[in-house]
Amino acid sequence: MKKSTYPIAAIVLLMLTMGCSESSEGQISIGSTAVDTSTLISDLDTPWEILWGPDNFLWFTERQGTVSRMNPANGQRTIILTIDDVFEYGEGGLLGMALHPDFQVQPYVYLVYNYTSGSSIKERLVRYSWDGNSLANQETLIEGISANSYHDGSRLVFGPDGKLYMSTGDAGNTGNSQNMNSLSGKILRINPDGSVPDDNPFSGSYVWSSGHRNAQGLTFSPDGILYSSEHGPDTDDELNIIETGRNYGWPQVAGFCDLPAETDFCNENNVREPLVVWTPTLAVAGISHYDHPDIPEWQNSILMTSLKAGKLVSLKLSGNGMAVVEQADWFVNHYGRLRDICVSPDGRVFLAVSNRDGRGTPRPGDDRIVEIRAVNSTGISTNQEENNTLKIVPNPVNGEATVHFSNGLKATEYAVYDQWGKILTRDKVNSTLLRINTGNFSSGNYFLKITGLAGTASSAFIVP
Ligand SMILES: [Ca+2]
Repeated sequence: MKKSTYPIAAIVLLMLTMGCSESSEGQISIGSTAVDTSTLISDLDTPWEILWGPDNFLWFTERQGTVSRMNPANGQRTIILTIDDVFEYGEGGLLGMALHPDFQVQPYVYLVYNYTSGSSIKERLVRYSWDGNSLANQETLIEGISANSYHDGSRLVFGPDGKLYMSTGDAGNTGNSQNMNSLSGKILRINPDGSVPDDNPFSGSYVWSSGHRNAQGLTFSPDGILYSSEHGPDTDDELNIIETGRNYGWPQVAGFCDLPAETDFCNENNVREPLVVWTPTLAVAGISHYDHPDIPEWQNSILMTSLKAGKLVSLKLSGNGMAVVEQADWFVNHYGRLRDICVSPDGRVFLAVSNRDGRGTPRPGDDRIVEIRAVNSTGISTNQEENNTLKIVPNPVNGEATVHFSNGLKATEYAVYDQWGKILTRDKVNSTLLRINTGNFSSGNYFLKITGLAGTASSAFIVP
């Protein structure tokens, strides 16, 4: 009896060990930097947009119509929205997402998706309000954009100017891209309330740039340069810098202005040529700017996912960001199709694997979100605000609560906001002890922000 106990114990221990390390896929090298790769979450269906939220959670869309919020420490996710009228067909469905840049004060989540109107496929931009538990109150900002079962874009990103940028595809009708009355085949620039910015290049129009085929990657560098990846036809996938009012040539031009007919069109139409062109095509998708010292090989680079080529491409930028000086491939055919990427302030990289999108070969556990982290990570966030901690005790707040915050903040003022961003209380902070009284607040979600000489700190709280 006793003899047989050891093997069983050993097997149990082995199973436990396997269970614990199930998500870890081991170490690889990025140049001379060792990184750990691990799966944070499995069994997703075509995660389309992944982003790092100001709450230090990962937010992601799945193409069939769900939005989820995931704790990156343990992979635990909560579905916070299901949109019923999403039309997932071919390449279409629920696509891009962006969070309002001042999310803690204006907790809006922007989403773009395809829907049917009669027998047509359309695209709409909506926003929802985050109440701390779920997304509610859909507001339509733009709708009726021509769409199709393919070539729908659509990536969303906020710029440092506080405007929302949105890519749209040509919807399978190449005439849309040069038609300034069509919102398809464009990069659009939109006020956070859905109106047209006064300083857009074409008066009264959302159009920021034209002549696009199907851009599915958008990201800003810290210097405020907008980069975009764009699917070419059977040739000429592109990486572009998006400039105000410029024409990107489609369908008259693919890739560089290097054919006689293209050259004429380019000269006559102020066409901006790409930074990089890929033939054969990779099927280029989500992009992010990386600039953390944890992976020096990727510093000041655009990291670009690709679907068909199944790899991550790093594109090292010149000092002024206006050119790509070096490119390298990573994870080639390692995970399969890669749809999107995001970077956390402490230098981790997250990839959305997309083998269940109808064009891939799913592997057990697909689709997944993968984390890449330097083995010798400094753990240092490049976002200084995160070093300023604030805690409200108790929370939920029933009457009165104490607010704990770090001395390093050098706090001067605090403000309490309701969930719509309206200031309810604002006062000076005179010591490191602050109390808030919610006696006359109605039930709901609130937000406290402390402003100091060394930065700001903020926290949501609930009044039951
Ligand atoms: Ca060309």
